[in-house]
Amino acid sequence: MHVQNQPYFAEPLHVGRPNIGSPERFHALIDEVLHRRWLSNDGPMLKELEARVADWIGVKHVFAVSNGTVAMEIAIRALGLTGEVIVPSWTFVATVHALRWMGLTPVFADIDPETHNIDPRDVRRRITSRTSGILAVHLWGRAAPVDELSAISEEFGLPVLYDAAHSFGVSAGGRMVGNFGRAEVFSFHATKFFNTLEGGAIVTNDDDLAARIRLMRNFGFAGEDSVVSEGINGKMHEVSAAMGLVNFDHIDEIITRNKSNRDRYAAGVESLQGISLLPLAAGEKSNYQYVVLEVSESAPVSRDELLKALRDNNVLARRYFWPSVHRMEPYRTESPDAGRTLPNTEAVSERVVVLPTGTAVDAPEIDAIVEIMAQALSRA
Ligand code: T4K
Repeated sequence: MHVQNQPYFAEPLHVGRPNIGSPERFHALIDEVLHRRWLSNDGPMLKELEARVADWIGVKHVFAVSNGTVAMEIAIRALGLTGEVIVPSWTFVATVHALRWMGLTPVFADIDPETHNIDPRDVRRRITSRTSGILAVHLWGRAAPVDELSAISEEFGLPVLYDAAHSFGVSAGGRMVGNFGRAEVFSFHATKFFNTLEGGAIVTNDDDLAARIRLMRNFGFAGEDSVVSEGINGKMHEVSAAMGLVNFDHIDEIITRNKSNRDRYAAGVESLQGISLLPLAAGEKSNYQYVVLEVSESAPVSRDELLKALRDNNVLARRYFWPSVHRMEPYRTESPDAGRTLPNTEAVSERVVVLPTGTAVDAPEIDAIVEIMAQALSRA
């Protein structure tokens, strides 16, 4: 029973609470790994995971790696990107940091406020003689405008790399994400709907690129004593791969649960003035991983007031991705006026709240979260 003046929830409700398929099965697989004494470096669990991912999204090459950021860094290097790369500022900082870490100059493009994805018209405006590629993000589990970006890619000869960290299991035009651009990278971080504890993958249908990625993930080794390229340690170990296999067995259940959570939130917020859920792409597959709420100017409370009401009740909703990357260091100091040419990014970043979902959140909790928001609105 809720005691007045106490948070509604005694324990915090987090965004990004991990989904864990079956702890018992995971323990059994860890035992297998330990008994086999094969802990990393192309082990059997990793191979099985890569095969399942390839089969699930219908892509030719899958390289499971230690995390999504390293996945991007390897893909950036394997694509040979140099100079400037066009990227949205409305994303998790890792997207942009990966470019910068590889010595490249991120050039921010604005987004479409209806989808939160990169705006291809603005991408065109940002192309210069120094541009070597486009790093687009399928944000929130909604595919970026792949057809328009593909047209730009062909017209200007620029490779497109997709940060698909949010979009494992998502489709665009009926095709699974993982099959667009020259390569795509996934994150399988603990907070993603499908996790390998930490982890990620680079996927591509390009054989030559795949050969370079394979080498680069493992220090450039082509054989026991033969190093034929530069490389890094990007390998996923067997315990992470085991977690992936366990979660794969439950992936449909997790998506179904995410969908029913989202549907419940959608029905609940329908009557709340000025508050809505970011729409999904009609007719496409989604993982329903993020419940993205937008608080418009017509709402009786501001985004931050709503967030405070939630947090006062132990609902640890997030302002992802506030502040936008161009307002974070080192980008802010380097280009203090970048926001002037990113009006949609600036506006969207002021109105978003991401709500808890996943298998750790149930229907009565969602009803209570909606009620907390309704009360915050009615008090205003
Ligand atoms: N591109 C995009 C578009 C991304 O969103 C990400 C990662 C990447 C690239 C890079 O992929 P990775 O290199 O990470 O594989 C979290 C995640 O650490 C990050 O992976 C994710 N995006 C981002 C959206 O969220 P933070 O800084 O918000 O993490 P933190 O520690 O605040 O945790 C988030 C929430 O999850 C908290 O409420 C606590 C909860 N949580 C977290 C963990 C790790 C749990 O309940 N249990 C846990 O085990 O970045």
